[in-house]
Parts: sequence; C-alpha cells; structure tokens
Amino acid sequence: MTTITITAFETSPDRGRGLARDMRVRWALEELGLPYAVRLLSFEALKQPAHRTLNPFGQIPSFEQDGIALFESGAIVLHLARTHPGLLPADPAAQARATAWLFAALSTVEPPIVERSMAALFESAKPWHEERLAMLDGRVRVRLDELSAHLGQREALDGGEWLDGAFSAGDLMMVTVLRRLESSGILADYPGLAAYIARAQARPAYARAFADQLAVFERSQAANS
Ligand code: GTB
Repeated sequence: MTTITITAFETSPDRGRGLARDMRVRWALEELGLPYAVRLLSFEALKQPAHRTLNPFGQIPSFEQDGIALFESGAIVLHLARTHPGLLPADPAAQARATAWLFAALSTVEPPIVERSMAALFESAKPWHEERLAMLDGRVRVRLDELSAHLGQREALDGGEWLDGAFSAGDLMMVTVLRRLESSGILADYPGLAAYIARAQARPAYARAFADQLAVFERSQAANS
C-alpha cells in the first residue's frame, strides 16, 4: 500500500476553523488510524490541468492511493469507511443505515446550510438581504428541528448518542456539515444538536485532524508575515 495523499488549501479562507472540506477527510483518516500526506494547493493551482485530472471541478479535497484517485469528500470518506474497519458497522442493514445518514448529511442537510452561509457572506449589501436570509434561516431550521427530534428519540429510546447506533461515517459527515452554522448563532436554539457536535469534537481523532489543519493555516500566516 502506498501512502494516502489528500489535497487541502495552502491558505484556507476559513482561517484554520476546520470548515473546509478536507477536515472531514482528515477526521476520517484519523478515526481509522491511517497515516497520510497532504498536498497543499493555492487557488491558482486548483484550476491547473494537473489538479483537474484529479478533480474536474478544480476543488479540494482529493484522494490518491494505489492507483485510486477520488474527488468529492463524501465519496472519499465512504471509500475509506468501506475499506477499513471503524466507521461503518459490519452488519449489512446497520451499514446501509449509516451510509444513508452520510448521504442525508450531504444531500438533505448541507444544501440549505451552504445556501444560507453563501447568502450571509456575499449578499449582505443587497436590499432584499434580510428577507432572503430569514427565508433561508427557516429552511435550515426545518432540517435542524427534524434532526434534533431524531437525536432526541435515539436518546430517549436507549440513551443513544449518535444518529444510529455507534459513531459512524454518517455522524462524522453530519457534524462537519452542522459546524458550518457555528458563526450563525442558530445552533444556540438547538442545545441537543450543540451537545451532539460537542460529543463528536471530544473524540481524539477530531482533535488531531483539527490541530493538523490549523497548523497548516498558522504556518501560512507565519510565512506571509
Ligand atoms: N462537493 C464537494 C466535496 O464535498 O468535496 C465540494 C468541494 C468544495 O466545495 N471545495 C471547496 C473548494 O475547493 C473548499 S471546501 N473551493 C475552491 C474553489 O471552488 O475554487 C468549501 C469551503 C470553503 C471555505 C469555507 N470557509 O471559509 O468557511 C468553508 C467551506
């Protein structure tokens, strides 16, 4: 087996907050105990042919190992979880449910959250901004209400702390998606979700992944000062 190589921002616009999508791949690698190398790319390098052969959309993260080259953070995390024990249950039905949660994070919960963050970041000067933000907040809250209710049921049923049984790739993905709301203040209205995120962040693998991506940002700042 050759070394796993992933790509990440040379200087992340999130300033080391671990919100860029290499964080979920780093976290999965740490959960699985897999060593890896990181190729850091500038925004310019992302759009060069060399990187587009790995990711046609010119984005991070990508993954390479033993002739397998992947893009899309969800595909990368799923590949890792399927090929190494630790992030998916062995039982086929439980494995399918954990995979469903990974897709739910990416295709049901993440889109309204990303749309809201984009509006907050780039549309604040528009005359219709407040009205649109309120509408987008409402869409996010529908999903948070539903997710919160699900986690509440899990806890009431058997003290379950995660989306379905043990911590899985589905929880890992959901937590990285929810973290994008940190600066919005919305999570303060969802103590159950805030506690769920905090439980995940208390995992040693999360701490290692977070520290590694933060170190990249800090080095980039030191080099530019
Ligand atoms: N669907 C793809 C996946 O899941 O892998 C999306 C990949 C993606 O959006 N990559 C972004 C990228 O490469 C970085 S993570 N953008 C550069 C480009 O498109 O040119 C998105 C991101 C960026 C910044 C913050 N932030 O500052 O908080 C958060 C998330």
